[in-house]
Amino acid sequence: MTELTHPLATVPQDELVARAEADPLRPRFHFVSPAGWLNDPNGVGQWNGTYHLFYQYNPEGAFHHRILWGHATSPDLVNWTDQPVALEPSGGPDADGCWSGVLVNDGGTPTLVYSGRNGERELPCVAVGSPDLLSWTKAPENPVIPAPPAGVDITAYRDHCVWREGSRWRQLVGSGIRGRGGTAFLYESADLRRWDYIGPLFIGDASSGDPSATDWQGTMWECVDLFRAGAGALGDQEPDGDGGPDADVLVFSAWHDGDTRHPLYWTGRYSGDSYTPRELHRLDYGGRYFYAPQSFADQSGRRVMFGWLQEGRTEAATVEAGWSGVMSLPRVATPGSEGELAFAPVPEVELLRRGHVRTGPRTVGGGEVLAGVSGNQLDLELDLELEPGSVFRLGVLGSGAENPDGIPNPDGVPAGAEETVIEVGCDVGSGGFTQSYVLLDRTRSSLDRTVDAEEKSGPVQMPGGRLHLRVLVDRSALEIFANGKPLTARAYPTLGGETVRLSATGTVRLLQLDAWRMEEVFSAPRPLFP
Ligand code: DQQ
Repeated sequence: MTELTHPLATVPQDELVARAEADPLRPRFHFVSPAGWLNDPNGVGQWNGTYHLFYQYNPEGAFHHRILWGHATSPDLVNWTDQPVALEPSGGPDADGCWSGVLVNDGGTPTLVYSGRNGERELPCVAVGSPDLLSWTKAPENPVIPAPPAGVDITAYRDHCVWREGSRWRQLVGSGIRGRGGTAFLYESADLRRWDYIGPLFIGDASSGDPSATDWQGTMWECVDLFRAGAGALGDQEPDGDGGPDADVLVFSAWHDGDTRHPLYWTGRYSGDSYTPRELHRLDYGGRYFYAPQSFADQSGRRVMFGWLQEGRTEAATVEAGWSGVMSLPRVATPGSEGELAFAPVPEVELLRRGHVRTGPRTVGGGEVLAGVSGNQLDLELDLELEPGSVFRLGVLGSGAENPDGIPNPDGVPAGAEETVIEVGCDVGSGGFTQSYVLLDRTRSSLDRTVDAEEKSGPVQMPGGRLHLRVLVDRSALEIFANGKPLTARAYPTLGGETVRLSATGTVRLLQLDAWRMEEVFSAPRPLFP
């Protein structure tokens, strides 16, 4: 083990795992690091049938510093086996960290392209894997691109999207042009080692929109991810069936001056050396709670995406807990009806379901505790029909809700003192048109007033008032899908509440509700260095 070097390394390394394991707020069926810090998903992919998840990892403590690449493998995207650390800083271009990157198949040789950090700057590096992807050798040519494009005043320069097009490799590096906006620089190579600069694929406009808005483009684009949605591959000029002006998706995480804002994506068309954007979309209504997503096409052709659920408690509380960061459940992205993407957790998540309860159809009343369903590891699926003007609320992680009238529990805690509320509404706007939305109300999520309780919300199409709502609760991690629109966030209840409550204003029909407890995926403490 390395010596404690960082001022935030206040928890002895040999105590981190025990601290993390003891935390009741640590998710049990999402992937988390053995302890210490986890951020971006990296090198996501499937190799000879096995899924690989690499991730930004600091086993020294629950803070971002001197980042390594952690690694885990899975036969099914939900049960994970820890593997040895894949990359760690060594002298030279990655002396201060192995930042985000991707896995590609170089004619049968597993190859990582990542950002080596040295001092305050990052440059593209390459590492070559053994056939089992368990040991990695850094390329002697590193950094494979010696400097950002000359003569461009950039805000930052890092993270990679690499794909094969014909007989050449193409690469995007995330960046931003000062005074203009975020961008992705396009390069080309025959061997992943020598790269020719082509130019910016497309430059965003940081002056457009309100910098505090949930769809502000930021001044730098982290973790750019370009892919063809649906059938076909990037660069296909005649996409089979699903092509068109919206066929190519450019995902990025909007960043500004050290601030990780939110993931966004353009739909548009990649052709030749440029990208013609059509529309900008929010990727997840939870914003920074689904940050730095990365996706891959698996062997069945699905577009599978992971994202990083950041913490919502203070840095001090996080460090004290001994762990930080949750990997989202893998989600499948499919082209939606309006050219935007629809998301759903991969069906393999259902492998973890236990104890099925079904209820409905019936009308939802003013407030009821859901009988037979409680817990802090849950998968809930609801089909609803909302009359215009009605609102449906699903309360989870509730404490004391067995006394909904507010009578204190025997321990003196007011009833319903904590509850995290997912609200969906079918509003009638001016002119009579309906504006439907999903909203996460965390004002009563936690008695701990130091945790983030900001409201999260976004629009949802609800044709005919119909809504399919999927809610995954994993202690402090929440993933919500409302007709394919994701809202991911964190909640930090202090009372250990497990109650689920339904309520409605106006007329809401619960057509069907299915609920399951979710099995944990790690049954024993895991070593920091597997
Ligand atoms: N995290 C990585 C960077 C990336 C950022 C460093 C996004 O490569 O830009 O850990 O969260």
